[in-house]
Amino acid sequence: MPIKESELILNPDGSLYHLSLKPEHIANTIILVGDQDRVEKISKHFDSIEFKIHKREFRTHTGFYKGKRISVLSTGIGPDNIDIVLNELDALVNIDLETRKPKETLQSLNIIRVGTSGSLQKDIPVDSFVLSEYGLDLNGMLHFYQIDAIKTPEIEQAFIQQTHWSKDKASPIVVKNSLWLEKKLESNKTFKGMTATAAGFYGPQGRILRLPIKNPDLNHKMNHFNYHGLRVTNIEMETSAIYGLAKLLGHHAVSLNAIIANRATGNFSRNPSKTIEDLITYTLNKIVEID
Ligand code: R1P
Ligand code: URA
Repeated sequence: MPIKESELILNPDGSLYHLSLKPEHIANTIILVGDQDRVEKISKHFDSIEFKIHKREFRTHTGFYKGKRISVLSTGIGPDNIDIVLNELDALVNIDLETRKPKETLQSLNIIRVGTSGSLQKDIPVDSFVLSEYGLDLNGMLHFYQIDAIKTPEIEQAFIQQTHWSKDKASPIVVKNSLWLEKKLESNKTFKGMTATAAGFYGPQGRILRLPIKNPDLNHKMNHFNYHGLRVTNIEMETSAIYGLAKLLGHHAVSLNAIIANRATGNFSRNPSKTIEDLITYTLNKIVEID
């Protein structure tokens, strides 16, 4: 049965509803960033740019860097946007948009997030890089999918016990990255561990401005979580959703974050733009080495 028009929405030109992309517009290697202004900060390094499009917070540039075809796409903020981006990217490669049916031969994209994040550990300082071995989903988006095959119950149970996770919040889901991409992107510059993905920037990440929050000691508990040496290194708003949907859809994903805040010490980077620029050049030079 073809997928109905209301479920797979196409624009009048045949492009995907939110991303405004057609299959020929994207490369197999895709860099995801939150901030739409970061797209240009990456594509300015390209030898050539063949395609640009922009709708809402979703900006895409596709071009070549040292001969490798790469797309850079901004997701905006949060796991809800990742639901849109991952489903539409997958539709571009794995659904025939003419017949509206899934293709028989599926394609795996290489998806690399270049984001910003807050460290939860004193020894992971501002201006460092974290590569997420696992995404720790604290926001609940993935619970709408059938996720049994991608969960990591032992780590989830340990996290629930050690943090006294309350039942009134969506239960945490732990999803592994693509180990193959991790090996391509890691170096002695990357801290590694589990990245918590929150549903918001303030209360959901333990920030108190004027509103009291339910669990003011959650960051402290996450800071002390330890599962056979695996720590919660940092917190942001996209990684676990990318890992979960990429894994369910058959894509490879890894997330790199520039640490711009340290929540354990209260420090903020003096020059976040430089740290992000350093992570961009680091990532691009690692990507060109991928076959
Ligand atoms: C919050 O300021 C935003 O910054 C982080 C968070 O995940 C969230 O999207 O990532 P980006 O800098 O990639 O947007
Ligand atoms: N992005 C986040 O989501 N949290 C931080 O603390 C910093 C960047």
